[in-house]
Amino acid sequence: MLCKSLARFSCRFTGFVRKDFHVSVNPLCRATKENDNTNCVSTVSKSKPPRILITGGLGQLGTECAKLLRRNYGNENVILSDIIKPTEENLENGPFIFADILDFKGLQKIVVDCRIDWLIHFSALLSAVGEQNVPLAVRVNIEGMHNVIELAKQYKLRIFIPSTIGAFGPDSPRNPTPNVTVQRPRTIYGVSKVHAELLGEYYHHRFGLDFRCLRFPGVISGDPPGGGTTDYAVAVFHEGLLNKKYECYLEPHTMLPMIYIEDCLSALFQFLNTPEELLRRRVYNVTAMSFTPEELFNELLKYIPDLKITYKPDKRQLIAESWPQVFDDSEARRDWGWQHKYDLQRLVESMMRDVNTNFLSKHQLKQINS
Ligand code: AKB
Repeated sequence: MLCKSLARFSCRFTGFVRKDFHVSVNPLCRATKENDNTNCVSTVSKSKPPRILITGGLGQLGTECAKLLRRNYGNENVILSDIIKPTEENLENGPFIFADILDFKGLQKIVVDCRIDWLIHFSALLSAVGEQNVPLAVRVNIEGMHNVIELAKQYKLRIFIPSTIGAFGPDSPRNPTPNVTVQRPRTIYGVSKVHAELLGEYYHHRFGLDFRCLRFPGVISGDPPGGGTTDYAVAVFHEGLLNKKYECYLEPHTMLPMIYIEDCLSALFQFLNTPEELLRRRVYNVTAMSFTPEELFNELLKYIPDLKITYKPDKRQLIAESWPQVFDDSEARRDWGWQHKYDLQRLVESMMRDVNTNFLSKHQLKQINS
């Protein structure tokens, strides 16, 4: 299947019937409180779709992001890449390619051969796992980012690099945390993200690079995240449904900003399609809600009444306590019409459905087979 898929994938895109449209933000749609952002991203123009490379594509955001972009730009125009071996499922909807972000020449070859226009750079070690291997985090999060930003400059790519609530630290105002304020994070993850924000802004002003960056809160998705401080809010669905118990590594009252993956990706999509002239900044806070572990578990108890929660705080508690509690994303709402759809109730309802259908049934099937 892998060989078949790679063989099917031609970087020259010969024989591909390209959808001749491009979804973009309506430039007339200045954000107001009343605006419905679904109207803002519906202008259809007759231009060719961008060809997009996603690095770190097999992490929490990559495959879902690829699905969204492929629906809008055509399957063959969105190339997932990673150094991890893909599953059959990863290869189902479009091209996958090996790409090591530490190999500059290799990246150059992909951009040239595949005629890439946009780069979405997801490769990164998250907050908790970064603290366990700082040299590796420096290589991946800082050296890797140097490579992709230089690449984007050389080939005039639009580049999106996500940042995070982790780009703030104990000196930052935590409730609310505005777009521009003191940062000074205390994790290598946060330090690398502030570095990416500043370097991207610098490359934009110095070289005209089309750098775009959203600071995401904890992202809740059916796919498991890898090594973050906000992971509890995903893990509890998996373990809760499977074992009816969960041991939480954060204190019950630790409030953090969060977003459901569907909102996260629609923010990304909308932001990527916002015309330059509407962007007053290159880096924006986005969020949907803030909650504590206790608030999330209480909502979950409505679906799993026999769920048993215990608390055993570890080092991640310190990280969480240095991060924003409430994220102020009013500038994104004002400049390009950002609006979230999912609050805590809708998020839990949707996660229950997703984890039940996509993970629990597969897990049960595996157990029966073994
Ligand atoms: C983490 O917890 O490290 C990430 C993040 C908030 O950036 N989920």
